[in-house]
Amino acid sequence: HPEQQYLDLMRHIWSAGSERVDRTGIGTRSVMGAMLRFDLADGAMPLITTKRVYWKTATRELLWFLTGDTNIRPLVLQGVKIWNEWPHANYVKETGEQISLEDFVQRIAEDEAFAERWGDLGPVYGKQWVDWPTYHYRKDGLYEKGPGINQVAELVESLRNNPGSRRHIIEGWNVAELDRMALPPCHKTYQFHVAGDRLNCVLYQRSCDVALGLPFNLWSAALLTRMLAQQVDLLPGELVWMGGDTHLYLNHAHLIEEQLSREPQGHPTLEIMQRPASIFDYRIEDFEVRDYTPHGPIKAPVAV
Ligand code: UFP
Repeated sequence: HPEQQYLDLMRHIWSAGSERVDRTGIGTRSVMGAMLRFDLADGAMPLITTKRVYWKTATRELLWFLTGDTNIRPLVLQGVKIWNEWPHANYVKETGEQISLEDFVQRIAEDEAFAERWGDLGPVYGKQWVDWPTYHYRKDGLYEKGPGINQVAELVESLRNNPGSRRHIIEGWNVAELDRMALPPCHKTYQFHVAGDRLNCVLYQRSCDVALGLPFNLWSAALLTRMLAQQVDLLPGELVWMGGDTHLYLNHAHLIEEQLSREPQGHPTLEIMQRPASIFDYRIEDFEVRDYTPHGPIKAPVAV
């Protein structure tokens, strides 16, 4: 079963990873450099079955990236909670107000001005993907802002018009803007590759929470590949995932031990119900997952 690779990686890190102190203070076991490969032919998706993965949440996040938005409000209004911890922690730090996460999120939903002030994550994925900032240097040495670059639109064009290119890249790691991002991109580089009538993808992820992050990241990378393939009239090929610092948090022991005791079950597939006019026009209703009969969910705290 293709998911065995994921479980093997998890087992390997848990038994042989080096223990390190990380930014969050929780501590991890970690290996440097890892690779997983998934064949996306015939609708197959790397959707983890040894626990329930909320693929609609990950899908909504991907669609939100493609809008270029970096404010959590549209996610909050759809019930997607995955980015809430960061603006909440920032708000508490900046204002000293001891507001609970739930109350903070409710205010984001109800109060648009509050959301505008406190709900933004800085120039994270969405901004870099569809509106990478440019600057024009003038003769007097000063510079002015140029038009943003839509990397995703340019990628679609290059896949169509220059399929043999080795430059089909979406890059999130804008060095000049890292300090303004709530979280510098983890899934930072996507590279695509046209082989005959198939579209392959390599995702390089600099930092990976294997228990909570990776199931989402695999789904989203495969989904993006499926959407792009559909838009440029190719078949889905292979997803190759590469991790840099690939880790398990020490407070995820219960999740890891439970999940490693389970067997993958079934082979979920994704059907895209229509072909929207562009890569920016997909909606959540366009995606249907079949044969997904996972084991139950396993809750664990996300490290902020
Ligand atoms: N992380 C992921 N995938 C993501 C995401 C975050 O695994 O898509 F946004 C995890 C990796 C790491 C933490 O545990 O979040 C980011 O921390 P740092 O920036 O210190 O690497």
